[in-house]
Amino acid sequence: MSELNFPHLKIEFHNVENHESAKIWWVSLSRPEALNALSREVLSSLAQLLDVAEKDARLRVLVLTGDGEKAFVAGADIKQFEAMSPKAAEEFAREGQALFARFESLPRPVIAAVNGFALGGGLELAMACDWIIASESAKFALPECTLGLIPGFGGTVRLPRRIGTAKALEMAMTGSQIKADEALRIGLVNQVIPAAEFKAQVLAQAQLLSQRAPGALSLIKKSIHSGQECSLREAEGIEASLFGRAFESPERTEGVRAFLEKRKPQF
Ligand code: CO8
Repeated sequence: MSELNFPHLKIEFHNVENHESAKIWWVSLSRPEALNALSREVLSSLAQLLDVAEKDARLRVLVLTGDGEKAFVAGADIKQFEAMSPKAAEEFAREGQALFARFESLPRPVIAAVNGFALGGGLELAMACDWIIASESAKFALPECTLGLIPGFGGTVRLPRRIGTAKALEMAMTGSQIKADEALRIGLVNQVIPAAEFKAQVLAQAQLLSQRAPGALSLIKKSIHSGQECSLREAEGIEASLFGRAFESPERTEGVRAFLEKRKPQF
């Protein structure tokens, strides 16, 4: 798997415990000169990464993080805004949104391991992931209003769904940074980990997810995301139909049999 090589991405593959071929992908966005800001080239590399990830049955968990100590991602690349027309900006926003939606619909868990600044497009990328695990040094903001802009990669859409309208309006309209403990308190992140233990603990979390039935995790993602886009009754209908799909899977046979035989399931 060492053949995966995309500009501005550093990719490590970690073996999954008790599983011969399954892998955790640890992907670091790397543009140290710009605090890992999302240039067009970075977005193109992420798209190519997803092209492979979407087809690779060995992938169990994808972790996205920022290279270096200082930033996860400091936003979209502001330097590339200078020469952008309003039409091109709208198209860029649509492209970014479509790309981030692919992380949301990837049939595998995606963890954003936020190890520093997650600003603007960086926070928007993190929110398109299933889990956000923050290091104690993480800082979050939607600072677009300080640039005369608004979030364009899904920030005004996903933030209120995660933390509620009041806090989302506050973050987007002040542009102020919040620290990891505050992000945990308002439900923006799942967990906060001391910097020294960050990678080990994120990997431990990824190992745990890798032991769960991958098909079931994929259906859970689908049920939760689809359910938020429709009425309660419709959402229940989607859940019931996906429950039926889970029931016909070999994973269900193995999971139930393992319980009855008092052993760990092998998915
Ligand atoms: N884009 C481009 N370069 C950046 C960015 C960025 N977002 N952030 C930092 N850099 C560069 C700096 O310009 C600097 O480069 P240089 O040394 O060449 O001047 C280098 O990274 C280091 O940065 P600083 O010297 O500023 O480091 P500090 O520690 O002093 O400050 C901060 C760190 C607070 C993170 C500061 O760099 C900052 O405020 N960055 C900008 C954060 C921001 O506003 N992000 C939001 C961008 S807008 C956005 O994300 C919109 C998304 C939707 C787009 C829709 C499509 C159009």
